[in-house]
This record gives sequence, C-alpha cells and structure tokens, in this order.
Amino acid sequence: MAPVPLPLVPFPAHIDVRRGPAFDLSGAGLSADPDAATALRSLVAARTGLDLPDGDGIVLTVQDGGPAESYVLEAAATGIRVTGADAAGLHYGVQTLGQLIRRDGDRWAVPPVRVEDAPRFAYRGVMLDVARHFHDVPTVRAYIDRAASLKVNVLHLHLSDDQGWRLELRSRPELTATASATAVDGAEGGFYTQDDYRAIVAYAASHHMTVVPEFDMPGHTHAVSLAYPGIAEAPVTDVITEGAIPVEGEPYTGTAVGFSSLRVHDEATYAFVRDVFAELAELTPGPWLHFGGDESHGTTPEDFARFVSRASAVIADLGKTPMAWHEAGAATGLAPGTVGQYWGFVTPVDAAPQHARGFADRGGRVVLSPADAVYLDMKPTDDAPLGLTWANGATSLERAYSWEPADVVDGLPEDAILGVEAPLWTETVATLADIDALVFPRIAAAAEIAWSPATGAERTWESFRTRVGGLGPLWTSLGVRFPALAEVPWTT
Ligand code: TNX
Repeated sequence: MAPVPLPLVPFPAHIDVRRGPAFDLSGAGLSADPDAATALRSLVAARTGLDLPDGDGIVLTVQDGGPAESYVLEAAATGIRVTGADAAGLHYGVQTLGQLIRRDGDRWAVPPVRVEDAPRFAYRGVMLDVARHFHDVPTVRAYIDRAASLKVNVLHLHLSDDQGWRLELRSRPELTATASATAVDGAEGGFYTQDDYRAIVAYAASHHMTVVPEFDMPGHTHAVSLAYPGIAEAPVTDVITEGAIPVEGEPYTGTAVGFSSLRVHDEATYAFVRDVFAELAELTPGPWLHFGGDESHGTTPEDFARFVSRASAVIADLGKTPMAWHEAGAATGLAPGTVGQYWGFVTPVDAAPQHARGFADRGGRVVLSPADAVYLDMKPTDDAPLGLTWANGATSLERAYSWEPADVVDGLPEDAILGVEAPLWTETVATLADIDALVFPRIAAAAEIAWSPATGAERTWESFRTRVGGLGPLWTSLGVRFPALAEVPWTT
C-alpha cells in the first residue's frame, strides 16, 4: 500500500519527506515579519490552542530571489524556517505549515520535510455573487479567509445583476437608493458603502488577494432599469425558459436570466458605463474590471458586439484591463488585452471555445471556469439541499478535480491561460453556512488545479481525496462547516 500522503492541498511543486523526529510545537518560539507572525499565531491557536511566544524555533522571513509567490519551508526537530520570495510567498508557506501541524501522541508536531513551492497559474480565483443574495462584509471576510488558506489570490465580486445593485456610487446614487433593497425569493437585499468596499479590498490585500469587481452588462441589468429607466430596454420575456417573469419597473426576485438589456444605441448608456466604471476604477487598486457580458439573450449579436466594443474601450481608457465572460469574445471590436472568462463545459458543446479564443486573438488571456467542474453553486450530490444542476447534473468532488486547464479550449496555448476561477452564484445561497455547504470541499480541487503542477505522483484523485480527508480537523478548527461527502475518507 502507498504511504498516506501528507494532508497538503494544493499539493506543493516539490516536497521531500525526511526521516527523523518531528518538531515539537509546544514550547516553540517565533521570530517573524509581523504580518506573517499574526497569520501563523492565529492558525496555530485555532488548530492547537497553543500561543507562540516571541523566541527561537520558528523563523519566517522574506528574501528576494525565487519566483513570485514562491516559498521554501524546512522543518526539522531543531527548528522550522519558512522563506518567502515575497510577502505572498511567505503567506503561502505559513498556510502549508498550518496544514502540516498534527497530533503526535500528547503533543502537537510538524513532521520533518523540505518544501519548495510556487504556483502554476498567476490567477487563482473564487467568485462570490452578492447580487442574487447579498452577503455582508463579515461573510465576505470569512470567504476570503477560507480561500486564502488554499493559496487562492483573486476574489471576484459579482456586484450587480437583475436582482440588485450592491455598490454605492456617488455618481449614480439611484442605483443603491432604488435597486438594492431586495434579493432572490424575497430575501433582504443590501449594498456595500464605499467604505465597506474599501474594507473588503484591504482585507483581501492583507490576505494577498486581489479583488476583481464586476458590474454585469448589457444583460443582467433589470436593477439598473429601476434606478435609471431611461437607459434600459423593456424586459424580453420570450427568452425565459425557467424562473419568474419580470415586470418592468418592479424589483425582480426570481432567478430567470437573459431578459434584460441596457439600450445599446443610446449615448446616455455609455455615459452611465463611464460613470460607474470610472468610480469603480478609483476604488479598486487591482488591474482588472469585469463588465460581465454573459447571457444577453434579448440582444442581437450586432448590438451585443457594439456594446462590448464600447464598454471594453471605456475600461481600457481608465487604465484598467477589461475582463468579461466568454460571450464577449465574439465581438471583433473588443479592446485588445481584454481577459476572457470561459464558463462552458470541460468538454465544450457549443461556441464557447471559439469565443474564448477571441480574447487570445486580441492579445488577451483567458481564465477558465468550466461550469461542470468548478461552478461551486452546483449540487455536490443529487440529494444536496442547496445548489443547481444545470451544468451536467450534480458535480462530485471527483469531477471537480478531474480536469486539466490546458485541455479545455482547443487551440488555446498554455501561456494564453491566465488561470482558474471557481464561481459561487448565489440563487440558493443566503448565509455563510450555505457557502460552506457548497464551497467545501470542492474549492480545494479548484485551488489545486490552479496552483499545483499538472502532473506528479500525488496529482491523482486517490491522493487528493485522502489529503482532503486529512484537512478535516484543520477546517473544523477554523470554523468551516464542510459537508462530510462520502467520496472523502475524513480523518476525525
Ligand atoms: C449562469 S455563468 C450565469 C449566472 C447564473 C449561473 C448559475 C454566467 C456567466 N451566468 O447568471 O447565476 O449560471 O449557475
């Protein structure tokens, strides 16, 4: 029988498991950069109850040299040293160290290892839809904690949809004044003040995560139509195959998609686009602004292409990199360098790959979010209480793990792949407990695919499920209410 792998997810690029005694955590001291010290102290306290005093034993430092976000971790009975090539790398080394802590008789210990680690992809994201159900700042913080612990470095916030507009803008006050109070199925809405948003961005940054904000358009804009009716088309209801029919002028609390659109031939629309993205650019330190572009079923292809050209140019003119769902790749006037987000299937069934290649053809790169593998809002099992099933039915952990980014879009070279993102749409997700129930453990699969080398002795489903099972006690100690999927041999 193969030895049980250490419970490391994502699995490191290189690891050398050594023989010999383990490092004893009780009585150990810590010498570290302040941010890394805080991160390790709270991780150790949560997992073991131990308090790490200043002193000898564990040394955490940043030392320039290696690739971005990389680190080296050496653990022996005599001491532990984690060296990051940058602050992010050190932070990831600390997460790996947290996963290595284990019970050893009546003490807490770290096994002797040497890890040399760096990410495969620069963009390792998760998304949270705060439009279908609003999620408050503490919930977003908790989501950031969870994602950052798995070396995820992007938080994509889906800030607007038919059901609500969730960010206060000084230039367009009616958006939150009239279009933020409601959510799906009569749930309470809400919005972020600019200070709330800044607080989220800062909290993400302190966890080495970049926020990618999205205002979805030209479709998914029924909420905009409540605030600024002059720039919106009437709902096109004959495209609705499922979900409640929207009523012009009334908040939408159903879950249908594709029926709304901004007026594409009206300059007032582009004044709106400029206002909202200019203000968003000011509030957002990261390089990407996402303008949506998905499921504009009521808009002709010509009109859609016209809108995409204009909106992407607005964002590029602001000095930001536009980002959009893959449909926008059909528009020949797309701003050069726009990043595309592929949400077709692992084995594509439609024009999605062609659209994704459209971004690369214009010098942009692609983030892969294949819906039947990484859509965290899909049910994990047929009988799961929460979640959707449109992406090939329930998505098992095994299916979430068993795909290779370079094999999804034919003709897209690996250097045109910016990374991987796992979105959580929230039609069925109202609370942090709901988030945990759908996100875990599948977020671990997305994180490993985004971080770890494509191949390796431990890059197998059998190893992965064992390692995920070994993380159960850590997740429990961090307050994550993950579902105990039968696919995983959970350690108790
Ligand atoms: C499709 S994926 C959507 C969303 C829904 C999601 C539910 C994408 C770009 N659009 O509007 O919330 O499915 O899974």
